[in-house]
Parts: sequence; structure tokens; C-alpha cells
Amino acid sequence: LERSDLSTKSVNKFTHWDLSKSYTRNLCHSTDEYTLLILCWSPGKESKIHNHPSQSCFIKTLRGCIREVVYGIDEDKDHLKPVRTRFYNEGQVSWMSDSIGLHKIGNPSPESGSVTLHLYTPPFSECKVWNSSTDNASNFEIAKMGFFSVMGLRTPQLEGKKGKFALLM
Ligand code: 2CO
Ligand code: FE2
Repeated sequence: LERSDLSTKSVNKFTHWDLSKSYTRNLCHSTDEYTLLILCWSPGKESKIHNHPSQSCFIKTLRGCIREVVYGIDEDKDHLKPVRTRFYNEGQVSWMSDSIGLHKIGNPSPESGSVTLHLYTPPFSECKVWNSSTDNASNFEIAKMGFFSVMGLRTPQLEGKKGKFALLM
């Protein structure tokens, strides 16, 4: 992923923006073994805290900057606690899995959008999402992973739903 050098044209096909959301999830490719997504982050917005029921999640920042806050679960006190914060600039790759903890990702720039490439092995269709307004570790919902676009085409019917399913973005 670090060595990959994607052309602007190939990335632009998958960049779709919706400034009413923190980010959009755009599916590029998926097999039984892995899935490739491009996420477009609105200025100054961030995801909710979530997990990754996958062995590995690699994230490469393609444009702009991304801030990641990793959380651990304090089992005794049943609350989430921030463990570290890292910034990833263009070209940098991060790795995440449930063995590390939970995280939230955001775009620290108040002016510009950011674009990230995500490689998940194996793919997952649901994850846990925590309520940002509390640090209670039990206060999570199961979110369905929505897709704002698939193979470059808008897919309104596949976007995350409200109600029973928490909205990750
Ligand atoms: N995991 C989130 C998602 O797939 C994005 S944050 O990077 O792991 O929507
Ligand atoms: Fe994530």
C-alpha cells in the first residue's frame, strides 16, 4: 500500500462528497478475501468510535490529512478511554484491528476534504459503533456498513440507515 502510486484519474472515479455526512464510503473492489474502499472526509468532521471485525485494516491517506484517536476499553470501570492520537499525511499508511482497540477517524482541516484508501481483510458488513456523547463501553449499536457509491456509481439504496442501525458516518 505504501508503494502504490494511484493516478488522480483512477482515484477521482471513486471520490463522492456529501458535506451533510462526516464521510462517504465508496466501494472500489471486493472479493471473499478483501475489500477496497475510498472514503471522502468532509472538512472538520469525524466518524463515531467503532470497531473492526476483520483481521486487518490498512488505511492510506491519499489527499489531505487524517487524525486517528485510538481507544481502549477499561473493563473494570466499563468505560472507553483514549489511548493515543496520530495524524497521517498524504502517502502515510496506518494499520488497525480489534487487537489494538477501537478508533475514530476524522479530518482535522476546517477547509479541505481528505481522501483515504482502506483495505480490509477479510471484508466485514457490520461493526459496533459507540455513542460519542458518553464514554460508557456498553453503549454501542450495531451499524450496517453502507456504501455511498459502488464501482464509481451512486447507490442511495445502499447508504447506512437510521433507526435500528446506527449511522457510522
Ligand atoms: N472503519 C471505518 C469504515 O469502514 C472507517 S475508519 O477507518 O478504519 O467506515
Ligand atoms: Fe475504522
